[in-house]
Amino acid sequence: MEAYMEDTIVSHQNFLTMPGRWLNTILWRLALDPRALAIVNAYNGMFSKFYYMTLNRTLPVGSDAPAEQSQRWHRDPEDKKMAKMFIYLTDVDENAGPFIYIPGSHSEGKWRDLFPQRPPVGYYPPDGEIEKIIPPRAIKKCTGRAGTVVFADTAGLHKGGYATHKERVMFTAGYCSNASVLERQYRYPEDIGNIRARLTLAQQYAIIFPPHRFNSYILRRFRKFFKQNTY
Ligand SMILES: O=C(O)CCC(=O)C(=O)O
Ligand SMILES: [Fe+2]
Repeated sequence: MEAYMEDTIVSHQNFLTMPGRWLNTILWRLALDPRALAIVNAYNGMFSKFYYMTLNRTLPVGSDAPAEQSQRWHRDPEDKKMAKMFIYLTDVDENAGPFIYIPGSHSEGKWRDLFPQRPPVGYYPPDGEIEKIIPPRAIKKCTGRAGTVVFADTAGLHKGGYATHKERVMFTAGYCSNASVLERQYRYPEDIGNIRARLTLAQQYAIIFPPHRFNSYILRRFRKFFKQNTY
């Protein structure tokens, strides 16, 4: 696993993006595992697009550091209904920044209108606002041993990776509908043709993105329009 890690530390986190040459590795196969795709497709109610993967090492920062980026409550921007698969590669207890979710905050739940998402723009509610409304018992902390797999609709309110005393290593794969304007965020390997021939239909659908010429234009316009409301 160390071989996949780079030492560029972005603030407290060590983000690793996947260059194309790693697309056909074990990590890619995890994201396209037929069992994972079956869960995600059943949830989304359609064949889903696999648009994103990342391997993060989150370094412990102690208890006094301010929460930053995805360590703060937020809704992801990609789609109204979407799924992420998180795989813990280290044991994750309360001190290692578990993934934290508010059940019922997805688009069909009772908390759907709380700081609502406006795809393709997400929402970062002001710090402290969620705690005023949601009681601690309604918040799910996903602790688990290395190998634990968590599926979540991250259009719902979530945060994570606030590791206070213990490092966390986590693989993430993201899946959304064909309607999302966010583009595929990994590159194909050169032998994509051969690889594709061996894939199931659901896997092929997941990695093939039609060209969306207007996506970046639409995305820019929406981000500009909603800017004043997102923080
Ligand atoms: O690091 C975490 O546990 C949360 C990550 C997150 O917000 C995301 O992948 O959408
Ligand atoms: Fe997120």
